[in-house]
Amino acid sequence: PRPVRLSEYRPSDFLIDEVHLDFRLDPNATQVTARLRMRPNPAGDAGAALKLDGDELKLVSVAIDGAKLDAEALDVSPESLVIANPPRGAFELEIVTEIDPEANTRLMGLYRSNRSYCTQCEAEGFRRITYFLDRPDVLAVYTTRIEGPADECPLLLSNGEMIENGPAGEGRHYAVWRDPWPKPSYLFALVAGDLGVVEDRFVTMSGRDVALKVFVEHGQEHRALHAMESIKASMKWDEEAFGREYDLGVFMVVAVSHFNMGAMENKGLNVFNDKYVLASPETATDGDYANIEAIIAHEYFHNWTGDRITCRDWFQLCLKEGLTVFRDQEFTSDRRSRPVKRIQDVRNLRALQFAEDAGPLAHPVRPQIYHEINNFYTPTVYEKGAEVIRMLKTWIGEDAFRAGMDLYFDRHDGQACTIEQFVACFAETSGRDLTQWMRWYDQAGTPEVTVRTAYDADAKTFAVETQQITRPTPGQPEKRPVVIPMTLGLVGPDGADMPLIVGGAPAEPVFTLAEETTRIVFENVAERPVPSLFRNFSAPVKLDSDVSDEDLLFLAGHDSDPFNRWQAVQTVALRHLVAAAAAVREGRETPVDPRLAEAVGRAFDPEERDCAFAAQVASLPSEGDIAREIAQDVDPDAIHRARDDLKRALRARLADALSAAYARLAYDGPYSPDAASAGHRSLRIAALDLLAAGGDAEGLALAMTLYKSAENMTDRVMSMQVLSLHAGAEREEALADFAGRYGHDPLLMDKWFLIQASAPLPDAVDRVEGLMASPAFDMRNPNRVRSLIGAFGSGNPTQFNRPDGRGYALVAGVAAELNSTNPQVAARLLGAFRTWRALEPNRRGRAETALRGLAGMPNLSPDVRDIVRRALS
Ligand code: B3K
Ligand code: ZN
Repeated sequence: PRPVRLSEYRPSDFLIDEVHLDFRLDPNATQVTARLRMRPNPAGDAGAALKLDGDELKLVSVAIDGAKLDAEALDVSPESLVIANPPRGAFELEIVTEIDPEANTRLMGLYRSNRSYCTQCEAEGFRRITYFLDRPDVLAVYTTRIEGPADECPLLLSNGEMIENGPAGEGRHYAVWRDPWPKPSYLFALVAGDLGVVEDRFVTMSGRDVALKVFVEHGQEHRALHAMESIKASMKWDEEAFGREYDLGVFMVVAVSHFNMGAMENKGLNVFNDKYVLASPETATDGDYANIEAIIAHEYFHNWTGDRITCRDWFQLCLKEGLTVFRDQEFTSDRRSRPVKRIQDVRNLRALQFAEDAGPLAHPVRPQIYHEINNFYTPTVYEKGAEVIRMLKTWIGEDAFRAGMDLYFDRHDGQACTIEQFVACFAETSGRDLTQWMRWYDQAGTPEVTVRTAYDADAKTFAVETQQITRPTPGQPEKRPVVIPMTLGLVGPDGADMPLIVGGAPAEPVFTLAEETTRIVFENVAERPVPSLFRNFSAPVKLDSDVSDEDLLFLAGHDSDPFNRWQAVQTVALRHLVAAAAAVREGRETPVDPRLAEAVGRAFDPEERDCAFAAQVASLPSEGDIAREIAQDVDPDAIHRARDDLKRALRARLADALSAAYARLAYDGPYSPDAASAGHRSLRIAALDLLAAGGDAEGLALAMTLYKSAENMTDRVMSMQVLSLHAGAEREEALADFAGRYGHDPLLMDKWFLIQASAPLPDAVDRVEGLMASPAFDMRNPNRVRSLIGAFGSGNPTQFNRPDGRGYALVAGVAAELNSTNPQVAARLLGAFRTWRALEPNRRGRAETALRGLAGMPNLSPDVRDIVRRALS
């Protein structure tokens, strides 16, 4: 199949102003009648044929302005419907199709989950419901009539507001929904079934009353309260932070068990993976509570950034996704700890996006070509897309940024836009030329910035020299410099920020690195400063600086920027771990700098007030972080060993402080998932994790006690996780107990799957294979697959990368199995291979064999074929 290119974008030859849909629900033969008010697009080709998209569709009939078309007038296949000579003016096209929701295992279009009907249309699922101009720049007003059995589907939902309902005979009933806001087909949704509901209301800033409803399976209503609170908080925040008000009389969220991703922002009717709705103190961890809040917010914020203003084409995906991730990050920062949120986001960015950028799947925030759009819902489009917006705000300043957002909403409401149109708003409000800025959207790869500094005691100057390079990525051999905002501070010997004087005048702390090299000379610098570079991670770059470990550890204790206090410890630890991993391979040992242990130990100091922040300081760089730093000839076992050795050394040095902290941080009282309580728990678990380093018997005993006495799911899961890292009786006892307690709850069993799949023990492959055969596992449910196979592939570096290749074979085998039933999930699993080229030769060879095996399979889905082809290119 031909790739799609941004350069080949053309406006649609036809427009659809109104859509009337009529669904007659039936598990295996749902009839869909679509009546479309169409007209030629003045911006399109006059006289062009009308070509509608389809996907596995069965056509029943077609009529234009009431007259049935015969077969000769049509060119029809399951994938398209072409009408050679449509009317030249406005006309009504009526199409009847028949679909089989029960057989829809791909979970795109209309499908069934636990007896309910639901839809997923982004990106190209609507064409699995009816033939359509299934592209985001065709905006129409939708009216949807749903008819179904009253007993099995008391609930009939779609976008907008319900305008009519009633009986339809023979035990059936119907409802009609109308959404007044023009939207593209990917935002269409339908849900029908028998669900419980939690209801509330919200009064908007202009005083309009909005009914709020969260639908979940009967008996789960008590687990929907946190989601409901999160909706209200999101609505309020978007009014305060961006002046955005909700625009319908009802806002609905539905939780379903079978869902290919997290959630979907359909207008007025968000459909969610139940994992990101359901929470109660007995069943959810602190992390679950935080995720639900963030994802509810994300989907709600799409109402303006995505729904009211949408994307012209799928290349512009980051227009809505990068921006909406930025908005949900800001929401969380305002509600919880801003520095801790920043640290978590940067950890995540590095783990996922930097890894993507460094391997064969690298692509720009706005790709220029794709074979399968589903494979571009990536950390690059989402998370790097958000970083580019955050960086823009840092660079042009808060006021110009907010004014640019206001202008964007004002100017483009109701439109399908491009990144150029978005960026133009900020060029206008800031008065800056943003031509070079566009490289952030079009150039793939993580820029690497080298910083060299020099203090001249006689001249009292401090020079900072920078150099930026971006390495070649697939399809982009040549790179050009990007505009990098570097927020910088000079920290004096007393720990205070020194004034920044450049060219005889006070300077702002945000410096622009737009050329390959730059040189900034600070004047009147009375004493040698320690530079604090890229404060708050002001740009998504990889930094290599000449700041010594000693100076970094000084920053760790003194920097006014909390992000860099955390980063300083990470950098020192990472330098050690890279050296230690090399030493392991040579059979040498690398002593741990006592000052590093001391810096980590400060996290457990009784004086430390911010537990969540301290917990971040105490968690070492991940094995993935170390592998990325090493970059080539990677040996995952050596990395694991080096990290484990460091944990043991920290345990040995800090044992007393750790035990004291673990005891001091004990607590009782009712569970609350708020950020402070969660931070407290995370610091206590960080102490426990170090106490159990190397399988220390006392540490394991503490973990076992916590597991047994846990009064909330966070302590229970986290203690089980600590136990699971160390082979032995405790581990097996906890795992068996957990399965006994929660075997009936699929979302809790997902945690149990995930912990076993990610344990770095030699039996992991056997265990995962055994668990795949267990009754709690279900290959048709994406949550189960991700918890077991996904976690193994992406969260278990030593066992996925076993030198004998069994880890690769396992993941490739499951992807092959899912290739025909759910290609999207299959392709996602293969993301585990995105770093294969960086491995040492033996593993690299075995990973390649697994990928080549897949490539040679007959009937590869476009999703899997695309990933395999790019991974091998
Ligand atoms: N927009 C959806 C993602 C759709 C993915 C389609 N393969 C959820 C989100 O980002 O909010
Ligand atoms: Zn989104």
